[in-house]
Amino acid sequence: MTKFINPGLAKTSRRNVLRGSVLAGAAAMTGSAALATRRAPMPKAADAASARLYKAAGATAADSTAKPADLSGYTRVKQELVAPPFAPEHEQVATGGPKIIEITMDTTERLMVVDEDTGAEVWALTYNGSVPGPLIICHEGDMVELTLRNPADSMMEHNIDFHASTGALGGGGLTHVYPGEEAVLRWKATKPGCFTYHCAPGGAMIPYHVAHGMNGAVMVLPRDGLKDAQGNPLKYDKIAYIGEQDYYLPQDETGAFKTYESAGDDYADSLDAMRTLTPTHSVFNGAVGALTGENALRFNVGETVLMIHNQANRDTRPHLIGGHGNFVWETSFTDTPQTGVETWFVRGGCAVAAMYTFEQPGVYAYVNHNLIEAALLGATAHFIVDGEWNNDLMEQVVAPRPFAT
Ligand SMILES: [Cu+2]
Repeated sequence: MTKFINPGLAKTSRRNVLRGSVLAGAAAMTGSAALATRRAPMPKAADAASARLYKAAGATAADSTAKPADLSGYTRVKQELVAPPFAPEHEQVATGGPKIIEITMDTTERLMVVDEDTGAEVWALTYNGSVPGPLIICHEGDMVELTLRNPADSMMEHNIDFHASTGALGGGGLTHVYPGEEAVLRWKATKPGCFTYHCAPGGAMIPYHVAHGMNGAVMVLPRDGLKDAQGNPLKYDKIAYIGEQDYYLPQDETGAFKTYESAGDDYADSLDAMRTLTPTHSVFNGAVGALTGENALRFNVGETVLMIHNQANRDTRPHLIGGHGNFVWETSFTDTPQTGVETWFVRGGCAVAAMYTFEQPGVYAYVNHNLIEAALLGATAHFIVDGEWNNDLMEQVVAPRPFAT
């Protein structure tokens, strides 16, 4: 596998070091020093290893005899992406013909606090500055046209693999952008459902980037919207877009979390931490408490929420304490949704949608129901729901009191 992805591991050039694919092999020799050089000179052309990868990954796209895409009948629209847990403006049922949805994402590297209480922080690798990256929404039959920009002051190469797309490593083979570069990728949404996207520069840099926050979700809606098993339309009032992020943050001999000067400096230490397969944190939307307390999501009784849960790297199992997944789509939106689900499953490398209509007011905890991860590693969100209590559904018949002996 490694040999296939990185056919030129032995050859180290500036571009190779920057792009990271060589680092699976080079880490032992160079450690993080390979990444510590700021603003390396821009390479002029892909090296042989890159060329082979591109050839393997994007053979059809690179083939000059391939027919141009047929864009007739499409309307171009721009989608303004927004930071999680929110969703971009969109139609649940598509009107008009298919669209080419233009989006832009910047591969921003930024220092983020993971846990204020312990001082844990990470040089997050992000799409548009957030963990997870923004939610993208389109309909089946639409095309997504992404401009991926890597800011000039970045330390690393980035790209994007859309699980919703077809070909060229999900677009990963066609979107390698170095600091100061941009690329444009267009792909057709042929499979309705929720899907992960993530950075995949090559070799060990793939999990390194994903475990530093570089992932997000695309929702491809059926053109006529979501349906139950009988074909009745299902509508939602709000979306809660939650990305679960496993971090493997290096600690010193006292257990304190290490700090680093710039993105990439933690590379060698991170690889050691990742090899334990034991995350130091598993958090929602980038940090402990990102969706609790003042940051809790707010709803009203009677409102229907579509919870979109993304986990690009690791299995998880969301559960809404005090509620349910009335309809859950672990797979395609064209599959019959599961109903009345207590805890649903998100395979590592997946995004899953679950729909619920609130029936009681109060605070709901939305957790990874590995409760160790929820309570000790951070995987908890709060939904605060306003409305009138329904005693038919639940009533405290007797408040706690000493019992007669
Ligand atoms: Cu990346």
